[in-house]
Amino acid sequence: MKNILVIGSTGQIGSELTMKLRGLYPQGNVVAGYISGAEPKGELLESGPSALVDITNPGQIADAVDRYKIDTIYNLAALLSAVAEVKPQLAWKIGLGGLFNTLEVAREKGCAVFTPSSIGSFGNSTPHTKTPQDTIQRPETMYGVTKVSGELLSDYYAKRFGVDTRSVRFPGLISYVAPPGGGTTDYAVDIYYYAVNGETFKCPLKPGTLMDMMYMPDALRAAVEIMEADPSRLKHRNSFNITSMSFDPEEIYAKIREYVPDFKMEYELDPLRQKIADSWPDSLDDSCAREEWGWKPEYDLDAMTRDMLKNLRIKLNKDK
Ligand code: AKB
Repeated sequence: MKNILVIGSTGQIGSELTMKLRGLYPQGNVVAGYISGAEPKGELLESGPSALVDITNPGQIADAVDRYKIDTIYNLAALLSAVAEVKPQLAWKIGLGGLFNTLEVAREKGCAVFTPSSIGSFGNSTPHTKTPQDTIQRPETMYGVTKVSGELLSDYYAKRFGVDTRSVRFPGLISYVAPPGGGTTDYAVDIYYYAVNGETFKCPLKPGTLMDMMYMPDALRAAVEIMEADPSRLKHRNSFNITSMSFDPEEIYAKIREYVPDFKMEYELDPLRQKIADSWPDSLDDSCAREEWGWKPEYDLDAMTRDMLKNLRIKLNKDK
């Protein structure tokens, strides 16, 4: 990777991934692609070039690729699961239409492409425990439909046209930097804000709802490592199961209470999010990622909780 375009650079993953890439590669070579109304600000704006790149506009993608001699595209444009269920047409337009535009530009101009998939690519008929790498994928959400279709389309472009497409299936991502944005797993981000602010958290999912999760530093590292992996070792491409931990609301609540003993949580269920969460795996088997490109998470629930609380206290001025 020499010249990188991040599409969706101001979003939940993009804002942190762009800065990570600028720390690893010459920062002037990492272009922050943004849409109008979500322009980069502060460090993201000042630390490197940015370009207006609406993924639904193939001409804008091609112009940025030509102008900055891009060889690698990180495509992070998507609506998250709960929002995608409310706006399914827009979710398809961005998730699949946008991916098609990106792959076509990549085919014409010889770029590698990373497009994250998700645990949302699985559904009720998928084995829920230790979900295998290659298994049934029949999701019933628009988010899931775009993710499975995106995996297939990316593999098609790799086999048919030789485009170097690679991807991981992200679990729920937890970070103190970007605020949560319409996902099903976002309760596991929100809960830390309530703990640090000393407020009672109303959990939208019921006890026993297990889902895979990952701390953002591990997710960013995975996105870089899969693109740097030796292609001769890759038997899979789109997409690899990866995970760091699996927990339900009771387990994360108990873990936070080890460090914030007064913290209180109640249940106020959100039927849409509960239905989506129930259709997703309880735990993934990520052995293929471990074998084929050396994936290994660094953060478990305890290490993540300590780091989240420490950094959120600083961010929210509660560190006295
Ligand atoms: C969501 O909850 O929509 C995302 C995901 C697991 O893909 N965080």
